[in-house]
Amino acid sequence: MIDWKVSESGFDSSKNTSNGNKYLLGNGYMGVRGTLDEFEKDGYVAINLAGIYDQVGDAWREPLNAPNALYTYAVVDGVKLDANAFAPKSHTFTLDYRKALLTRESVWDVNGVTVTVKAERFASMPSPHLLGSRFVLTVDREAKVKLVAGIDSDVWDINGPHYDKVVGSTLDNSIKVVTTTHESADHVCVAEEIRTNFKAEAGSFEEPLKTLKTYEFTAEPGVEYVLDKLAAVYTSKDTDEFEAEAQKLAYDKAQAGYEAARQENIDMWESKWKVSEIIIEGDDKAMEATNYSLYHLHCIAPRHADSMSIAARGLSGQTYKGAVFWDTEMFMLDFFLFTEPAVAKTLMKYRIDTLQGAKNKAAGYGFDGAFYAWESQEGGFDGCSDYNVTDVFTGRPMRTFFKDKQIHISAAVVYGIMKYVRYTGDTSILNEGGAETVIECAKFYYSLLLKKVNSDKYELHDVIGPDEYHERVNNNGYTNRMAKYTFDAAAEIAAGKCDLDAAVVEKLGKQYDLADLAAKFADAAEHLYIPQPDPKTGVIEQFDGYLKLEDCSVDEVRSRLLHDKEYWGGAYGVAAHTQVIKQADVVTWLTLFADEFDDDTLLKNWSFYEPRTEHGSSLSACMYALLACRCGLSDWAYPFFMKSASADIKGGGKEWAGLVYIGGTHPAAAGGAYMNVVKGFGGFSIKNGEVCVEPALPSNWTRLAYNINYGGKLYHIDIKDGKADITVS
Ligand code: IFM
Repeated sequence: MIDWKVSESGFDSSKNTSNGNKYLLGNGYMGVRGTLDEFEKDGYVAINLAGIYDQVGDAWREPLNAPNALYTYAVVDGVKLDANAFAPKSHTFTLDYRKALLTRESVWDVNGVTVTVKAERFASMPSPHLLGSRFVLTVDREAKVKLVAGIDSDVWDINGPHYDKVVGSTLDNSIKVVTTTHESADHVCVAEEIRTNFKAEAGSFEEPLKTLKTYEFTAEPGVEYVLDKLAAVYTSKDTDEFEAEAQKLAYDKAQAGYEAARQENIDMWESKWKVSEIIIEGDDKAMEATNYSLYHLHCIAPRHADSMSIAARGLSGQTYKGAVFWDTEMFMLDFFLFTEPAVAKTLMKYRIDTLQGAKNKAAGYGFDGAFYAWESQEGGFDGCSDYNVTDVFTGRPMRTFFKDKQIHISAAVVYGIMKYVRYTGDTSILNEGGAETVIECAKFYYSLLLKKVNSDKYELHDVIGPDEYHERVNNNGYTNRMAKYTFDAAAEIAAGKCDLDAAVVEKLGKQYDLADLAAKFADAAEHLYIPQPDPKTGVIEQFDGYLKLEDCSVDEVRSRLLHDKEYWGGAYGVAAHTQVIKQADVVTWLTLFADEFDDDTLLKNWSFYEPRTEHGSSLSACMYALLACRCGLSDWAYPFFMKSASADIKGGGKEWAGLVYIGGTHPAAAGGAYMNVVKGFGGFSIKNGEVCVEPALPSNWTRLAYNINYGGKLYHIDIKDGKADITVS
């Protein structure tokens, strides 16, 4: 059994970036990087806000980091206790991911006085605008202490600064900061209330961009001096009353007391774990890595909204521009669908509500329908730049075509919507814009179809598949199959085969010639070219001409690098002219549509592509694990599953694409690990409307238990000795 904690001893400032991710707190509204109370922006502190962005000049548009409400430090006998500048003699950092509480205990020797700082913090799940922290100081000899607590608006940004104006104020035990953003003059307000258990001489002061209160006193040995903060963050996008709301929430929660807010948070987390926890016996490492991955998914679930998605790096900072990728639909959706379908609906509503952005993008390229943003920000705006990678040799931006050519993104949206509808049976999402979204995505692919004069097949040319190292290829199998999926779904809707409200059918009928569309989409689905397994080898060619590329190993390609951060793809990348691929591509396709192939074909493709896959993306390993499970090879799947499940607990993932920093948490890998456990090893699926469990546990697992939310009931699935016991509540 596991203790639901990750922790480490000893302070090492070189871990500040990775620990920010590993010890992250979050509640969907905001993510709080796992840093220390006294850290400033050079310690990579961030309170990363969901769904609010800003752009400065030509730099990349990115999400805002709020002023740091948790900034607190102590000065003892004139010495500032900052672990980065003055090493503590002992230090422990612990995340209790069951309770979602982060604690630190640091001990300094200040000229013979032993000073202990114990602090904890949380980001409230029940009250998503709320943060809480408790800072406790003790000394072993009398000492002069100054506690400094307040809001640090000098935030860490990758492409900032984003605040043109910062106005701070203090009143008694209250502090408030209101900022104004550069691009669209949005406001972020952070208000906090401080409560102490001691009497002190209180003061306040401003440093550039810091609004602070001070508490000076003589500390007695053995006494615990406690400073609590309840802080609220609101933006002008949340409400026009953002200042009043922030002040009220902080005040009300402070009056009720730190303990009460702390407990409410623990209770809500516990209620989530009651449904989502995974029990694995015989393999504590797997149980820990899996639940820790789920912790991260819970931290970023947008429960506060009814139309919002999740960024590729969650709420761990501004990397990947805080943008939403196909990661959500193809990797994270299952976790929410199977444990908390309301969140799954929220995720898909975001896509429906950003349809106009996708239509604008398609029109911008001269296409019909909806071409979703590769890196989606507010309103479906594509944050993806034309130059997403920097050439390490010249320092010049490299033209990449992710935005223009990863057309499989629109199919991912359709896949997510239809999966939600088919799993939940809730067609309201189709009535609320989903049907139109599916039709528009199909129109997009329809406008891209090509047919050679002597062929009766449609083709899709000049695309990038999941394997981003090979750009601008023809007939990527994954893309074509997903486009066919889109045509099938849209044909069904246009032909009136989905259970839509009469008013919606009438509206769609006015908007489109539905009979014409149904016929066109059915024809496209039937005649779209889908690469087939080679009759001799069983291998499916990833795209036209792939098998003619140089066949060499991943290590061989790696040995050709002239610089460790060199980009492998693009026109001149070391992998581009070889069969080495970045991530699961054909294998992703076969995983999603495994029933269309025999096991021999699945296995042959797994065995062909795996040695050619760099797994340069954290999205890759879980697809190999799922397909191996599908072929009955749980022990082959296991290392790939562990790779996905350990992406954040172990760290060490890729942090650079060319010269661009891409570090952060890996929610797609977390979602992938969940799929591996529940669908792969746990064998869960829905067959003919019934929960079906066909388990195949790795050989070291003696028990696997998980819960599935299906049809409004909770299914408790307990697998032991190859048998699944299913109870329903
Ligand atoms: O969506 C992925 C993509 O498939 C590979 N590069 C990183 C993106 C964000 O995770």
